[in-house]
Amino acid sequence: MKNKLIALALLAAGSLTVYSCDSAEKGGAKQTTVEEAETHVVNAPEFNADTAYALIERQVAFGPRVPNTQAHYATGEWIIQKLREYGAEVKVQNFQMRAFDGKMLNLRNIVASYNPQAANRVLLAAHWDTRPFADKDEQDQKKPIDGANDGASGVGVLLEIARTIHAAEQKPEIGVDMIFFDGEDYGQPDESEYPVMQDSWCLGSQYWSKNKHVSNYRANYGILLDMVGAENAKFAREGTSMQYAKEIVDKVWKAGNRLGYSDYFKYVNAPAITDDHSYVNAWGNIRMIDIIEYNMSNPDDYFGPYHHRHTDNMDVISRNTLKAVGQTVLHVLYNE
Ligand code: AHN
Ligand code: ZN
Repeated sequence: MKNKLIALALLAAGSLTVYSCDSAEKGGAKQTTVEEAETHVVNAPEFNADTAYALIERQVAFGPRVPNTQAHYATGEWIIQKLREYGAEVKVQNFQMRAFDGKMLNLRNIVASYNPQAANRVLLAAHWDTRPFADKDEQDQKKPIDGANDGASGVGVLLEIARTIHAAEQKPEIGVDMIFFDGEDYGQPDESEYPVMQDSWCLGSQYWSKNKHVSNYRANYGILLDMVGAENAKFAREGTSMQYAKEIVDKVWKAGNRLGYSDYFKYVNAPAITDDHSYVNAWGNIRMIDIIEYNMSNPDDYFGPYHHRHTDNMDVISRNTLKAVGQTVLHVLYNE
């Protein structure tokens, strides 16, 4: 309040001196200072959609990243190695959790930190595992999916943000953490022969929300990226994000629209869904939004037509969508 009054007084004094001519230079300079304080926008470095695309291709080339498989293990090693190459401090959480089908899953959450000493922090997240079956498909329902969009796209955008921050001369002022959650997509299918399991989705974020990678971990807020790579994707104001962190949705959508990505960041409300951000909000006590594709043309199914089907492969991935999301998130980071 006090600061606001001072700013108003300065603004008034600035304009007065400009018009009274006696000290135009001084008055002009003062006015610029006030205007800068109110409208200053930092330009973030360029997000490279070609690199992001290649990082998604690489993940898909490992094969489906299904927990307890060799492809899953190798992809985890690759993510850790990439993050170290991009200058992050990396911590790995190894844990086991039982899935709805009774299997004990060997899971790993991977946490990367930039500027780990900074008190002001933003937390980015994505899941790196993929669904073990294609339960929405007509064919080969028991076979695992590529998960180019559902899984690899969020990881690809985060890794490209990491590479960009590492390469940039100017770094964000805040600290940045990135969590790669495991076991997100091992949720119980709608029609399942097994007894109903509560909280069968998002195993990695459930674990992390109760066991943070550092004790007393705090972040100002978080942004989850899930299915952020499909051509012509629309991102709506998802219900759980709006319930816990409306201001952050507003901030990110404003950034996306300011940068020219109004075809992607839509001012449309969508129903609440369960995703990793649900547990980070409810159990982890950190407000987090979800940037997740919303199939606006078919309200019966929140997600796109390729969702949990074999069509979720590289053919659905678009560099334009990756650019819209990656550049928007980078812009938000550089303007904190
Ligand atoms: C549910 O279907 C309850 N949540 C979906 C979250 C999700 C699945 N994100 C990616 N795959
Ligand atoms: Zn999924």
